Amino acid sequence: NLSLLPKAHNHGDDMPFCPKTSPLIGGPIHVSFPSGLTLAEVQRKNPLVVRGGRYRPPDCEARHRTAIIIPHRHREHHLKFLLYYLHPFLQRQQLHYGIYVIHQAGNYTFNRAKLMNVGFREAMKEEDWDCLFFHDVDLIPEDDRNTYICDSNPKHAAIAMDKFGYKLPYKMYFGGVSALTPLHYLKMNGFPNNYWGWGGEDDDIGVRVSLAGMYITRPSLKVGRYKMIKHKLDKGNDVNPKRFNMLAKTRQTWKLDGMNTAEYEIVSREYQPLYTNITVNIGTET
Ligand code: UD2
Ligand code: MN
Repeated sequence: NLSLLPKAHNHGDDMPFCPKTSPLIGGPIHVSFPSGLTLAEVQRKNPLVVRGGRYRPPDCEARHRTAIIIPHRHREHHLKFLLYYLHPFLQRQQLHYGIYVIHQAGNYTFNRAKLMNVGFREAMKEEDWDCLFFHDVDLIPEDDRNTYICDSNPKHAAIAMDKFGYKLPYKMYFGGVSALTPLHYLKMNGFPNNYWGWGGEDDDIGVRVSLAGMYITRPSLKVGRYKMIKHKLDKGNDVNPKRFNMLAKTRQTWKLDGMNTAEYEIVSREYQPLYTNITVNIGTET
């Protein structure tokens, strides 16, 4: 029953569209990590965000509907900082948006790309999103002009990260934060389901873009800046030794493995004040 789904507050029919460029957008954002920050405080600072982490601009009709998909396990500390920066950032861009945290159940090896497939399907069941941002939990955007809307081709947004000296590490790099329309996503059969552990899946996704006849767009180095919250490799996310062999076969596998074969069981769906949490059992490597 869709009538029970959370919706950002309803608008009348007479709302004007928001301006093409939001007047609320500034430039660089100073990012720091205040100690003692709580989710309650983030909530207090974002009174217009409604249950499930949804928002619509209060006095104009948004031109874009963006879902943020965050793969997650045991990174609550990072999630808190991301929400602290992301909510005001998206509101300044006058977007209609929703934040989805896709939480991998259990302790089996992490699978970032498969969680994205879950996020895509589950988010699209709820609202007619026109753009999806696939977003690492530990990356904080550092410039307001990095607009969270889609391009005519898949967009790689995290082009300049502090950990890579604010440069693109290599031309085909597609990790961190990327933005696709539902059409882009389905055209490339989503993301691979069988990259368990750290690494390779982002390159596979980048290759899928071109195999599906699309290309990668990017914001400028000045705008696509991100700070990554420092961390070590997580327990349960060991480096995937098979990644190079798998990557060499993407051309043969992309149509056989992806959105069309993503199998999983939803454990729970919780509409938290600042995000929708979807806990999912994605199984194990076969
Ligand atoms: C890089 C890429 C990332 C991905 C990864 C390889 C950057 C900034 N990002 O990240 O997009 O391609 O390499 O897999 O270069 N996560 C959890 N819990 C875990 C493990 C991972 O929540 O136990 C999530 C979380 O959203 C995290 C993301 O997966 O940001 C990527 O994992 P990472 O941050 O450990 O890997 P990193 O920084 O090398
Ligand atoms: Mn990271």
